[in-house]
Amino acid sequence: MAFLLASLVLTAVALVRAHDGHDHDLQMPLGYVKYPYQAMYPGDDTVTADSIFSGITTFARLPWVQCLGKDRDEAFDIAFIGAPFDTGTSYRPGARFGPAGIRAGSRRLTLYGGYNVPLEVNPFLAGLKLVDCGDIPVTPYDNKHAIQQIEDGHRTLLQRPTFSQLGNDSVTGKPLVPISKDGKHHPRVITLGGDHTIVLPILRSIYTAYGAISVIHFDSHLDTWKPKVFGGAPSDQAAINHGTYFYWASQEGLIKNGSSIHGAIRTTLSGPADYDNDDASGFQRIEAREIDTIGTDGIIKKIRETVGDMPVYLSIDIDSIDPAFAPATGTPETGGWSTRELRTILRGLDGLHIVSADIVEVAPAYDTNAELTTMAAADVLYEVMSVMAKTPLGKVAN
Ligand SMILES: [Mn+2]
Repeated sequence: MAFLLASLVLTAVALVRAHDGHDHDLQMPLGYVKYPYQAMYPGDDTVTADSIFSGITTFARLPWVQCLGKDRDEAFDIAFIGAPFDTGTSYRPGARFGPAGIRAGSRRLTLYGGYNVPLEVNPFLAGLKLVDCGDIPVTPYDNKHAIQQIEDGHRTLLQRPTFSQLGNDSVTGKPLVPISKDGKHHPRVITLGGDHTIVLPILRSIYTAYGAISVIHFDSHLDTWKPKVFGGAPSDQAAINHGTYFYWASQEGLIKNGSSIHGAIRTTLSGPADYDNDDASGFQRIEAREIDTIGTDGIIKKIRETVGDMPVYLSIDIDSIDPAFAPATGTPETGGWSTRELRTILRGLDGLHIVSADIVEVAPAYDTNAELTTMAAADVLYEVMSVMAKTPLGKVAN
């Protein structure tokens, strides 16, 4: 009995100690660990006691800001936002899970600190405020309503004031002025799709700030098809889908005619007239197979000659990459570029005025257990954000 009592007392003492002693500290975030309130990157003199595979997943472990909710007054320079919409897709559905999948594939981006060796920049430590705004609320029951929700959500972010000022030109030292049509300095929005239909409402949003825009579009498909060719258009709403949104964008005057370009094209066609229709929508074309003749340098040159220093919107269909490297997509096409080749081409866009961007058609249900596709999507966006971090959206006033 005396022994039992003694052990009960000992247990009670141990419990008290666990509640205010060292055991407690082992379970709780330590005072000097900034995460999850602030993203951390090795090399910035902070203690990385937190692991990259723990916690709630945001893109590249960026801070989650409820930009469309309670944090609507918080300024940023680059926002990641999901658009989980896939009811405009023609073959494999599932891109509504793209934003969640891409975030999971992005967890490792900052393991070593995020410094981009070939571009000589760390986009996470470049002085810009980067945030993950979560997802735009998108209904899966009504495409017309969903497309309006995406436009409203994107425009709300695009029209926010930026966190950072434009500053001065790195060469001349003269102050920079915005390149937008409305004269304002806008933040950049990187959208995680979603099927490719989301680009129509995004371009409607972009138009409010920049007017008709040049587009760089990486995809195995044209996406300028007339509704009667792609889907047959049994209704007005069915006529707007992931194969026709650029046709509608062109019809609405959202795309700057003649200064837009596709890369990685390799789809079959309804016939040669599809290319005539594509010309009429204002696009140049780079075929996927041109990588064997002109290489990545030749492709980069063609793109730069087409868009020049104009404001440009960048849209990346994950199916521009070969299904060997990125199988989890809505309409896969063999004969594509490797992840390495697309990343090289994206780095070649350094210096262009990319005002916003997206990656679309990532459908994680078709991925491998090794997360091939979502990793590729995240790494592709890492190149995009590196290019953005190096090039302010400004020009020297005349
Ligand atoms: Mn495509």
